[in-house]
Amino acid sequence: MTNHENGGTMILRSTVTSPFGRKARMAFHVLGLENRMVLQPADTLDPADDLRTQNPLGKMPTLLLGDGSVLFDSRTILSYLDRLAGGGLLYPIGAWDRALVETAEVLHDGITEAALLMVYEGRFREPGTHSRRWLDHQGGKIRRALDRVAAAPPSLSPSSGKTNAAAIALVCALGYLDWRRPFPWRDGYPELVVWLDRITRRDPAVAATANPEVPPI
Ligand SMILES: N[C@@H](CCC(=O)N[C@@H](CS)C(=O)NCC(=O)O)C(=O)O
Repeated sequence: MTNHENGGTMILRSTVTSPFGRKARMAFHVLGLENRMVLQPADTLDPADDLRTQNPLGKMPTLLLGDGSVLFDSRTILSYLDRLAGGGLLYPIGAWDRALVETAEVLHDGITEAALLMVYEGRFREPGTHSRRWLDHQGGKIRRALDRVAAAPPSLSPSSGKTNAAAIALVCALGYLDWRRPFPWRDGYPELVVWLDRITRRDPAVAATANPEVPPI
């Protein structure tokens, strides 16, 4: 029986290319819990993959605990891992400070969500039927979010000494934009290019979880 306050060894259902899965993989690394996690790839398009039984939404990341209990989505997993590691590391303890980090995490996740919807538009619809209006609608979310983030990127040295959930979500969002390229961001947001370079040099969790399909930029 798994003691949920201890977590035991956990199975993470995710590919190494999933941006939301990377959030969870990065959190394990940032918290020094990487040896407690076994990665088990999932195929979200395969109806026979038991991911759909584990998580009826069929989404990655999904975290399996030793007693058969299941946690999803990425925010729930980060929050659980933070408490498992003692708390106050990925999210501040104070109510207001925590709410601010969570809001920034949602904003950064929103970039990834909009980018995924743009990529899925190309993947799931026949060529010639892609909706320009829908793509522009999603692109607008990415542009407005990047404008907001570029004006005040997440702190590179939070008081906990750990890369926080907002920064993790931004690393994953920018990494996904670099991979699938639904929205060119590097020329328009030099502050974020610098931010990504700095956090990559500062925290080995960034390189350790990088998508192996993205060539170095
Ligand atoms: N809000 C979820 C989003 C997860 C998500 O959309 N994951 C993508 C892969 S990066 C997925 O599983 N897509 C397959 C699908 O939607 O069927 C989270 O934060 O975990």
